[in-house]
Amino acid sequence: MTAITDVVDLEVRGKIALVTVDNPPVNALARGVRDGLFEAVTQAREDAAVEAVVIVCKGRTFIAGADIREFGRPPEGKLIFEAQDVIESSPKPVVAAIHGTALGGGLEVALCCHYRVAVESARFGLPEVKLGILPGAGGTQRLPRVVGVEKALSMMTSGDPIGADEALATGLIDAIVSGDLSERAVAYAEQVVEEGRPLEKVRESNDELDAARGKPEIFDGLRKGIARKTRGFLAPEAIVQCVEAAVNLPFDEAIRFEREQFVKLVTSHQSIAQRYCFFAERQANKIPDVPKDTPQRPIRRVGIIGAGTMGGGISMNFANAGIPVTIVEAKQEALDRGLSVVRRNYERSASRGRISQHDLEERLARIHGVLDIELLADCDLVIEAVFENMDLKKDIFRKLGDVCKNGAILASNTSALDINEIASVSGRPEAVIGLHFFSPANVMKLIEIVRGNETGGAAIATCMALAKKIGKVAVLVGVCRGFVGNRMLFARTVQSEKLILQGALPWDVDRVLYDFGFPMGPFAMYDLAGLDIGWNPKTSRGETLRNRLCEMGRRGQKTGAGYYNYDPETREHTPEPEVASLIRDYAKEKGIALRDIDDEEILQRCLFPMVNEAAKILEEGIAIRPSDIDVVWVNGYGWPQYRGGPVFWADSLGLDAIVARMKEFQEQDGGDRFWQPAALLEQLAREGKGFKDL
Ligand code: T1G
Repeated sequence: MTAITDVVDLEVRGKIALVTVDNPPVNALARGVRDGLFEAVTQAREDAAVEAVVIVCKGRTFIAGADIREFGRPPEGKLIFEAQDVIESSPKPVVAAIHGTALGGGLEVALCCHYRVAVESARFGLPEVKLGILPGAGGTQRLPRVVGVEKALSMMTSGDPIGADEALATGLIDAIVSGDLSERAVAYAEQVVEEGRPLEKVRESNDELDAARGKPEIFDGLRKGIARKTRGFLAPEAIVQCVEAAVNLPFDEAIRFEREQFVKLVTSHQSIAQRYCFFAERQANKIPDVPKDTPQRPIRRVGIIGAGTMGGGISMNFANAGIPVTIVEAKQEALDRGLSVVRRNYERSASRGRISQHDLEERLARIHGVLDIELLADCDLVIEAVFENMDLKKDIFRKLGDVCKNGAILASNTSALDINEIASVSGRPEAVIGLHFFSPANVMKLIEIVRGNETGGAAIATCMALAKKIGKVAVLVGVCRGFVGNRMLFARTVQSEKLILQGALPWDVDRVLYDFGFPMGPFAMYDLAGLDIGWNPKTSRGETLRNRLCEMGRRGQKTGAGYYNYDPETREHTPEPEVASLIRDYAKEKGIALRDIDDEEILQRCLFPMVNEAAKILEEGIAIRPSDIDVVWVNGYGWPQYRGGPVFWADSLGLDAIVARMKEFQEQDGGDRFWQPAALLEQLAREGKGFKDL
């Protein structure tokens, strides 16, 4: 065994050279790996005793891509292309031996090998689009040549990986092997040599491209299909253009086009923001006072109290991850209703081909409904998901404190109430924690994990790890009204509702936030949630705008009208002049002078209060670090990922400019304390710093 670099070894086993990459944690293509691959394969090519080469990785995975930390820095050592060229042009077969995740540059290196073998659990993908870039080492040119244009387009524009079975079926790999991967790959390479099999260079195979030539509908269809999901992102369209180039241009010309597009994207503000989000999500997993080795509780059975929309959605996450769930309801019909909604959700996923009928049955079989809370005694985690009433929640936690076994974690899905008060009646506050899921809970990625004053490290560590296991992004937050997300949303709501009384119209505000990149503006969101939440028809006397809308029967989408009118078929929403005059009349009654408000001011008045609230949240220690706030907003509130999050965005504008503008608004609004900048914001602005400097 020869060390070629500090992270690449070369060993000759019989007539096969084994090149081993060992660059923890994910064998990213850092300089040592690039140099090592180039040098090791070169040596193997020149070694007369060697007839074939195997590239394998140590640790948890095959190469998971370029080293993202190196982006934006001047390249050092060998470029990935040089390593790829020495592999692809080798006169001796090169076999990639894959386990874990062959992603990005890792898959692009494997696509330069002449053969690829993998273990059953391996996954394959080009996720660069999630970083605001594209596969810049030939992925847009080689992947379509192997799996076909349509499959390649969907893999690269979604960024989602495929499994080994599908990779074998599409020809991305040549064999699935079991047992010791290195041994099996060496045996495979020996077989290739013995059978004198050809050196399959992907760049030379054009059948799949020929099949797509002269069919622009493939690309138009895909563009249409991804338009809504990728609105505002630059990378997806660039990927489509690269694949069009693959179909219509010679390889060398098309790969030059790919590199030009890559360079444009990797230096773009969007990619910088998306790469920030990548590392911010990983940072959020780190809890300074809860070390990585904090013992975690095994979660083998979960109990859920309440089979409503949230309870049902939450239960699906655990059933999807193979964890049996017991749902408790007070009445049989409520239980039946809840379980039938869960079944319908699964049936919809199955009908869209997202899960198989077998998966559906398996997951439903893991969800068990009961009417007796005592039957949760053996659960490792119990999540209460009943409506927001403190007395009811305290009742439940008192019972859980008595019923549940020692060591069980008791969680509340409350979106605003005081976890400390709930914990105070449980008799075991160290085991009480908030698990704030977002609706629909089986879809939304974010969980705000709320630590109370006495929540123990074991409960926190267990829930952070469990969130990852059920495919969620978790952020640990402290106790305050609305935690991080809702607290900042409330600040935006106050201003958005003031804006329409000062002269903007609901559809102006929504258009500005929609164009900024939110999936929906606040007023369309209020209509979706229902304007009659907390409204009492018996006592309502037109006190507020919402009361007046509700009294008119305009209670939101469910009544086909709210701030907007809704097409009963398409759910398309259109502005309603009657609502505009209702707002004008209401403002007049309140003596509020109307004025012209431009889009920039609308955006600032909606988002600057969120930034200010973020500063207060950090002052109070409700969030551990600024980037956690961005992870909350990007994964739970539709903040466009290509803008990084409210804190990242504020830093890009400059906190001094934000503070100055807030003071202008304060003056404009007659000294309204609402616009008083947080002390932390003022301090950072004064010092010419940003949240990133904290
Ligand atoms: N570069 C640098 N660090 C990385 C990294 C990468 N590509 N991938 C992971 N890490 C770090 C991560 O920050 C964390 O660090 C630790 O590894 C474990 O990660 C030319 C240009 C592989 C599926 O986009 O999707 O190739 O927090 O917590 O849940 O076309 O990491 O411990 O200090 O996520 O087991 C394309 C990104 C790059 C894959 C493992 N590749 N990584 O998940 O662990 S662009 C990607 C992942 C590219 C080419 C282009 C996941 C994973 P720390 P983790 P995990």
